[in-house]
Amino acid sequence: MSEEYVEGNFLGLPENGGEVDVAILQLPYELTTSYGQGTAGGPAACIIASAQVELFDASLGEDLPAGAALFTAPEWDGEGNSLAEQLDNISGYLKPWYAGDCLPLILGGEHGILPPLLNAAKHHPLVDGNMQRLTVVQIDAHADLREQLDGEKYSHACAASRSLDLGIGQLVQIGIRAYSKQEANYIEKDERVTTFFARDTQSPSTGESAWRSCLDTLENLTGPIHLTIDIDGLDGSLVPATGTPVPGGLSFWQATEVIEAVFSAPNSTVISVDVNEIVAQEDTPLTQFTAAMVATKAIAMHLKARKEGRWEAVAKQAGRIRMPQISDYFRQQKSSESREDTA
Ligand SMILES: [Mn+2]
Repeated sequence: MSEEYVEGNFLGLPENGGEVDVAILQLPYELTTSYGQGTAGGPAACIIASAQVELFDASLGEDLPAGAALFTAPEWDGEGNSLAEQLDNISGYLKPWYAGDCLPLILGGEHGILPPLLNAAKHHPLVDGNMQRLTVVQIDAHADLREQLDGEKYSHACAASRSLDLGIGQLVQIGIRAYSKQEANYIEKDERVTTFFARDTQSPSTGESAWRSCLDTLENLTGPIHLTIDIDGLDGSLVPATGTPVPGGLSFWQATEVIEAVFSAPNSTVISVDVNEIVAQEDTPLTQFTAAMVATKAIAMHLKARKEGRWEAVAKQAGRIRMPQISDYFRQQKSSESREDTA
């Protein structure tokens, strides 16, 4: 732990008040979690648990922050009178951090944050409005490819299908082991989707080669990447408090290897990461601590990419005071849907 521990900051690290290399953004958003409760308190619990994470990362070879400026931003305020307004406010909260001068590391909140997050990522200079360029790498127990859940298109269970609707070029799913027949058909049919099922990668007899092929796919990605980590992709024993813990998931070291693979892929750039479905566990802080470890690993690998000249700021430093930027994408979507309904 750092000598100068600052409460409320990720890893307890002090800030320099100026430029930002990594922004830790908190989205305590909970609307559609179907089973568990408590994702709204997840980000804050993760920040408290991060105080216990070792600052030394062996593959970076240094203690964090390794000369970089980490900034823990104030939580998203949760405002919005309707779901569409809330989703737009999430986009607006995130968008200023997608100027291309830092890594946004987002702590959620339920997986429904993904579509508004990608709507903000659209403005990153490497995406430049062309979502086709963007690959989403998803660690998750669930395929999240439902068309709707209980009538809601923006449910967490539809996060991946809404992302494909936004026009992303590719979706790579890892750890998937809970999905419907319709989702299985979707995976088979849509050429943009590559799924590594947990049944294959975790198989005691043939898992090793399936895992190797997963890492090869990640290392061969090109262009900008957003990494979305639903912590329920990890085995349920590591994250028992998350909304829907599922047995048979990734080990901590597999999650680590995925993070290492995407950040070291020679022809791609990770532009942002989210760690979502974090819930504060009360008997032991295991769930939020696991999330903090995973988030820390992503930060360390980003800093390693900078150190090795594989990441360059594509925009001038904008500093730490960045105001939310109004967006009305989701309100427009909702109003065109209601027009369709009445047509
Ligand atoms: Mn999930």
